[in-house]
Amino acid sequence: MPALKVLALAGLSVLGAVSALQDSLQRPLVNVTHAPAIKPKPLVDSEALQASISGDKLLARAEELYEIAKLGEDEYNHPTRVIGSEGHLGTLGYIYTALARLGDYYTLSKQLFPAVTGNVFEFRLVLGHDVPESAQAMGLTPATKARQPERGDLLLVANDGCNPDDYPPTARGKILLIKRGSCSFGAKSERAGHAGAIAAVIYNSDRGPLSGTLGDPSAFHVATFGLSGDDAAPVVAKLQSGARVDASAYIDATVDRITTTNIIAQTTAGDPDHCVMLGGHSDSVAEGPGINDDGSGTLALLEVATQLAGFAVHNCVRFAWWSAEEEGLLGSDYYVAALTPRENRRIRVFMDYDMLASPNFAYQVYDARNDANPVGSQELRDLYVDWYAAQGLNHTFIAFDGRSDYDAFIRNGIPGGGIATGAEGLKTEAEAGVFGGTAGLEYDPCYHQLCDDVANLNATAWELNTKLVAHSVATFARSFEGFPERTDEGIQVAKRGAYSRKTKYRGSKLFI
Ligand code: DPN
Ligand code: ZN
Repeated sequence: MPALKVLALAGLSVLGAVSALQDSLQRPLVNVTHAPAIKPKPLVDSEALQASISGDKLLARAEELYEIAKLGEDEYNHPTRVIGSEGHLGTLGYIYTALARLGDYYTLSKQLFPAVTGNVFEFRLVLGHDVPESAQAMGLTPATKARQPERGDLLLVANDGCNPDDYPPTARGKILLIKRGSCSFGAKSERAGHAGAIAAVIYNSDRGPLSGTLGDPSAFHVATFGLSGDDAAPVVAKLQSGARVDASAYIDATVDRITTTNIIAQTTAGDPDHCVMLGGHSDSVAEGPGINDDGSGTLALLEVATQLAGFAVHNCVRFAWWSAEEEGLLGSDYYVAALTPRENRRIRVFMDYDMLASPNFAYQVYDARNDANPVGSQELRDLYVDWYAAQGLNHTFIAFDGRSDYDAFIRNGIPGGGIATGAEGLKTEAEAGVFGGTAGLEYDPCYHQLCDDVANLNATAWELNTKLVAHSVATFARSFEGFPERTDEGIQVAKRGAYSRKTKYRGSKLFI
C-alpha cells in the first residue's frame, strides 16, 4: 500500500508537470519569445537619479503621511506621529510597505530598542504672587506628588547646583531655584531629589526662556521647570536679600518606557565593505504631525530609495529611518552603539536629512570640518556646497553641534554631515536677500507645533533638496574615489572631544 501511494503521488506530479508543459506549448508563441528579459540595470548616475525626483510625487506622499498622522487623534486629540502613537506605527508601516514593494533590491531590517517617552498634560508655577509666563515643564519630568499642586518655600541653590554642597540642608519639602550651567538639567533635578525637594526650577543664565529635557529618567528626578533669565532675575534678587518667597508647583505628566523601531534598508548589491549611509527620523513630537520635521526627510529618503531601485550600484547604499530622534536621538544612538568595530568601519560616510522643506527656508549645510570631526566630513560638506553653487544657489553654514542623528556617528569616528532648511531660528536680512522669504521670522514658524502640516512645506526647497539627496547617494553609490579612507584617526578626532565639547543638545532638546 505505501508503495502504491508514493507511486500515485509521483504519478500525479508527473501528470501535473506534463499538463504544465502542454499549457505552455499551447500558449501563443509571442509569450515565449517575449518572456520577461532580465535587463541589466544601468549604473546609477547622479543626473539620472536627480531627474527621477518629482515634487508632485513628494507632495502626494506628504498628503498620505498627514492622513497617517491623524491616526494619532484618538489618543492625542490632534494629528501626531510621536513614538508610541498610532500615527508613528502607521508611519513605520508606510515606510516598510513601500520598501517591501521593491522586491529584493533591498535587504530590510527592523531594529527594536527601548525608549522613553514623556507627556506633559498640564503645569503651573507660582512664585510669590506671580505666575511667570516663561515657565515650562522640562521634557521627561515626573509629575508633582499625586499629580497635584504642592506648596513650599522657594530656596536658592548655591553656584550651579552641580555639587551636593550647593544644596541647603533645609531643602527638604521646598522648591529649589537652580541656575543653568556646568552640568545637565537631569543632574540638577536628581540632586534636588536627593536633597528632598518637592520640585526644581532651573533658570536660564541668559535672558531668554529655557526649555529642555531631563534626559534619561531617574528615580530621584523631581518635577522640574525651566524659567527665563528675565523672569528669574527679580526673584533671585529677592531671595538674595533674605526675603521669603513662597511658591507652588504643579506638573501633571507621565514618563513611559516603550519599545520602538528603526527601519534599515541596504541594497543587496554593491560592495558591503564600503557603504554610504543616510538617515532621516520617522517620529514627530507629540504636539503635531511633523510633516516638515521630519516628514520631509523621511519621504525624501523613501522617494530616493524607490528611484534608486531602477539602477545598479558599485557600493552598498544603506538607508535608515530612525525612531525616537525627538526623544533625544535614541534610535541613531542605539544603532551606532550596537555596531561591531568591523561594521562601524564598513560605513564610509553618514548623511543626515532632517527638515528639508521649511517654509521660510535657507539652504543650510552643516559646517563639519575635518579638524573637529572624522576626516571625510569636510569632503561631504563640500559636495553639498559645490552642488548648490552648480545650481547657481547660495548656501549658509550651520553649526554641527549634535542637534540631529549624525551625532552618534561623529562621536564614533564615522565621517558625517548633512543639509537642513532651518527650525526655530530667525532668518537674517542677508539670508532673506539671497534665499527670499521673510527676515526676522523663524525658518519654520510651525516648528514642533500642530501647524507643521502639508501647508507648512516649501515645495521648491523640498524638491531641490531631494535632488541633492539623490546626488549624494548617486555619487557615493558609484564611487568613493577621492573620498578619504576610514582610518583610526577618525576615532581619535572624536575622542579628542573637539566635537562633543560644543554640544548642548540631545537632538531637538537642550539638556545642559
Ligand atoms: N533635529 C531637529 C528636530 O528634530 O527638532 C531640529 C533641527 C534640525 C535643528 C536640523 C537643526 C538642524
Ligand atoms: Zn527633526
